[in-house]
Amino acid sequence: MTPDLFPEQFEGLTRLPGLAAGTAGQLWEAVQTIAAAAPFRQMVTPWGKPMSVGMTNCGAAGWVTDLSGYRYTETDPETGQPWPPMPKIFLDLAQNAAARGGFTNFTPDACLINRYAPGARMSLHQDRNERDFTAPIVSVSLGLPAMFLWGGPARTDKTNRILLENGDVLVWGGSARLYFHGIAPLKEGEHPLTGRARINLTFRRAM
Ligand code: MD3
Ligand code: FE
Repeated sequence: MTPDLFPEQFEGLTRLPGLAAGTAGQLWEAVQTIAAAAPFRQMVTPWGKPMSVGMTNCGAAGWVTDLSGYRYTETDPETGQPWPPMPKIFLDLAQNAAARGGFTNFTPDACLINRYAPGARMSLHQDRNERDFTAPIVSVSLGLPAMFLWGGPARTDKTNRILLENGDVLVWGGSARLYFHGIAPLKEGEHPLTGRARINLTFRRAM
């Protein structure tokens, strides 16, 4: 099946294919440094189900889920320590991408780092734990490709799909900020940078 054509800009969504391709190696190095201090872990949903995606964070705030719900915390519940600081190359990329999407004053305080092994997926959801929905979310893909699904403001809206590849960047703002979205189960594969894994960085203004 051919993925639907995907406009470069669509209702608050800006697609920047390969924007991070040149710095992917440095970004991956930084991910590994972060994960050495705040390891990837499979968090549990409020309904008690472990997520298939491994997660960690950097920045002043980090997204977590457990039996008491979804929220942002200033410390890693696993270590009791503050989340690792956001590397300058992360912040520079997020601000450059946001500016290209028309958001010139984006100051993310949280970066959620998702790690997908083959078979891992993220079911359709909205991101609504942030305080200010007028700030965009910037997403950066590294490593193995993944089929990204995105619909509209209602769960039942028709979904579009697009393949996200190493170095691809998306900026979600305006009406698209609250669209339902998810990731189809990752296909088996081996990537020269990340091995059997896909990494996604999402930059957020959380607090
Ligand atoms: C559209 N992550 O962490 S990134 C998430 O590839 C998440 O790991 C996926 O959805 C991933 O919450 C998708 C693209 C993305 C991220 C945030 C969004 C799309 C979005 C927020 C609002 C609308
Ligand atoms: Fe999301």
